[in-house]
Amino acid sequence: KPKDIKKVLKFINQHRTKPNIQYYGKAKGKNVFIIHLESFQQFLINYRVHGRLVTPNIDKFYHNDHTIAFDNFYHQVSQGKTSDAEMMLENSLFGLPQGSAMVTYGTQNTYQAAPAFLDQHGYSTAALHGDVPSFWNRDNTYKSWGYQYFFDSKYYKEKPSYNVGYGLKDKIFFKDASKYIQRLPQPFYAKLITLTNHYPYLLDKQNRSFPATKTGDKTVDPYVQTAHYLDQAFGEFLHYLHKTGLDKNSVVVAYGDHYGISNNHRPAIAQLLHKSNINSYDLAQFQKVPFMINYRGLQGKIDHTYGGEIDVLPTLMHLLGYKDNNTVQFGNDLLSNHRNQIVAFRNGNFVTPKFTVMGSDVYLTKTGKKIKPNAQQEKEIKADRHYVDEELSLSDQVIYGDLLRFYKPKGFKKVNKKDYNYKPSYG
Ligand code: GP9
Ligand code: MN
Repeated sequence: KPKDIKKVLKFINQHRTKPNIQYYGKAKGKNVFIIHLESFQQFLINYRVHGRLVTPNIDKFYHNDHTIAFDNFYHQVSQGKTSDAEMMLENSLFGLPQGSAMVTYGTQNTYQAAPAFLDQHGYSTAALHGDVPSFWNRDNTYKSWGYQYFFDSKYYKEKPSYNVGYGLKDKIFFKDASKYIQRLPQPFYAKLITLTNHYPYLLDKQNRSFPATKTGDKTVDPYVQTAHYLDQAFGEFLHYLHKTGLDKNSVVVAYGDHYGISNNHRPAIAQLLHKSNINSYDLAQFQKVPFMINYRGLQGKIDHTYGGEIDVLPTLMHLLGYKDNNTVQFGNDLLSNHRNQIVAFRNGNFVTPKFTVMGSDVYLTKTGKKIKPNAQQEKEIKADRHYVDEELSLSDQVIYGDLLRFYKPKGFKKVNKKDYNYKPSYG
């Protein structure tokens, strides 16, 4: 068993990417905000309903002079949804093919996660979320990941009208969260997980300031309404960062965790995308989510590299100036110049700049044209598939076998879960 980690390290060492000197360490010492935009898909960017932008604040942030936004960035979650996204973002490990790794392996396993690492480099760390702490087993998993603080639903003002769907409404959440953020010693790493833009997209009347779409699919139509509300909440939070000057010394990372509209709604998706029908290529494209990095001094652009949630942590670590030569992370730095750009979906399908492979269907990624691969293409696809299968299976082995307990990277102190207590009386 202990030797299984060797196989993993061999694979990872083969695929480690060198940082891009243009970005390496350029955000050193800054605070980090991870803003989790619930169920937020890339198609919403610049999307209009009856001529009106659904998410004007996020659009503006996407195009901001100091934002690098990735337009070929995919969610890679499976059944673990939000929890899979969290696992990838903070560990660069995939969620599992079934269930949620945070639920099944969050409590017992050893992790070398972002919060623990940053804590050991002088950061204070906090997760903030307006749902009960047990959801997705966060209260236990966050200890394994080394979060110093977890400000769950108990920490915010309670009134029945403040909640909708899974918990606290995003505007109230961001506003209330600010009082905890204010008290975090700097530099800090703070993750804020939003909620309101979650299926079935419920919203109270006074917050409904955007018309639902009219596809006739009841589970799809209110999506833009809660997305609009999330956008307003996000806008208010950016305003707060500006007012307090926190925007001057903070990196703001914002991302959509996964689709809001599942593949079961093809006719509605077709209408939303103004297409007559939807094939598996369109569905692959539909799994894009925004990924944006913003800080003062960053020269903004739309970056077309192909990547996904697994790549976030290596990207962030390089920006913060931490050399990655001994971590167990399956992603690679999105800002690096020599990436393989193979994006694995959790079911083994994948997208590269050349090919989109969905089951037995192969498309050219640039045009969406369906092809019957020639011998040369077949060879490339086979190699891509091999990489995808290997990274998914090795990542699973790390989690199933709790392999990080056998690995002691230099400069990283093992997390002791007993050091953490998230009860409000300790807060
Ligand atoms: C619950 C929230 C929803 O706290 O994060 O998770 P999801 O259903 O999107 O996985
Ligand atoms: Mn989610």
